[in-house]
Amino acid sequence: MRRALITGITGQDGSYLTELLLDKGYQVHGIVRRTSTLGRSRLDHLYHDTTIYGQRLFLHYAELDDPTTFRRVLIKVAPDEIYHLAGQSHVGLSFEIPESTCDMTAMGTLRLLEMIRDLKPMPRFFHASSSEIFGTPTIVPQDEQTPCAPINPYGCAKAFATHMVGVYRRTFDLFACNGIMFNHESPRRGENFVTRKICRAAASIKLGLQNDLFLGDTTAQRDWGHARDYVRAMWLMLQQEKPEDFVLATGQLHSVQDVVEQAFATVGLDWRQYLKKDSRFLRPIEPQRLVGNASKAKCVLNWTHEVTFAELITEMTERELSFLAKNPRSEAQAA
Ligand code: G4F
Repeated sequence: MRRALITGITGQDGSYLTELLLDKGYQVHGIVRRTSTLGRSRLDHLYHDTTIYGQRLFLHYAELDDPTTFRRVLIKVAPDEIYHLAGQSHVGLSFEIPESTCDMTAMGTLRLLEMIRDLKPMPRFFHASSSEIFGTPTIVPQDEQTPCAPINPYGCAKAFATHMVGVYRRTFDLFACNGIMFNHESPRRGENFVTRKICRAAASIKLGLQNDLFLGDTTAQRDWGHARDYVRAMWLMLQQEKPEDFVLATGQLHSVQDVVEQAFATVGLDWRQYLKKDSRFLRPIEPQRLVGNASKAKCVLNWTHEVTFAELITEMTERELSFLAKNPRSEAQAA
């Protein structure tokens, strides 16, 4: 049975990847921070399944800023594949906490690479890189050759980690890959990301639980896909003969305004009555025209996104609607 280790297993991507790997017959090990609350998390359904948890799914407490405990887990688990998804992933927040963002995302990745270098045999390594490394790109759409030009602390940290993965691949012969992922969403997305915030608000307003939706820049555009499609590509990347970097994207740009219109259309409401601008959600600087060219992933991995933008936003809004209808007083949690 192949063994996989996932950092960030309790997140959106970690939970989908866990399901995928369990389906493929892997034994899955996840790293969780001591502060993580497992109750009501995205892994709840697996955690409470006694045929899975403790049999084929295992969770370990460790922190990337505490290399000794982390190394101990690595030695004990001896994974064949490592999927490194952990890190502070909110761009807006990275302006407020740049040092801890860089420590977790940039230095955390380097520490992990250093630990892997000492393992024999060295496991295959996937790093969740981001379109934020491109910032203000001179090339549209962006591909694996597009130069890094990050414009926020998060993008800088990801650019550092992405380059380090390349350095370790070339220098130490590590099977290490960067998945340069454009925005990917789902009903399991954190509530402080714009798609989930909008879909939840549309459902909540429909049910009379909320009056308005406050947003920052609604003209901002992104290349949005479904997270389930993206974790499939992560696995494919580690099954290739040679390690390479791949852009994972849909190739289609949509604005925040498009998300609003799709979500409110799903619940049959006129968004004009509810949308309010709020400068608290504006960022000091916005990346420009981040849209990916995933031709290499299509050609080499035979990967392409399957879920369209409209299907994604409709699914997210419908899930919020059915969840909130059953749990009207619920706190933020995965729908
Ligand atoms: O949903 P967002 O916060 O995602 P963002 O900044 O694009 O970052 C996400 O995708 C990256 C690429 O994959 C990842 F690397 C990163 O970790 C994260 O997953 O914001 C999307 C856009 C931005 O332009 C933002 O300014 O929506 C705009 N926006 C407008 N009003 C808002 C809001 N964003 C948030 N979160 N909240 C608002 O009220």
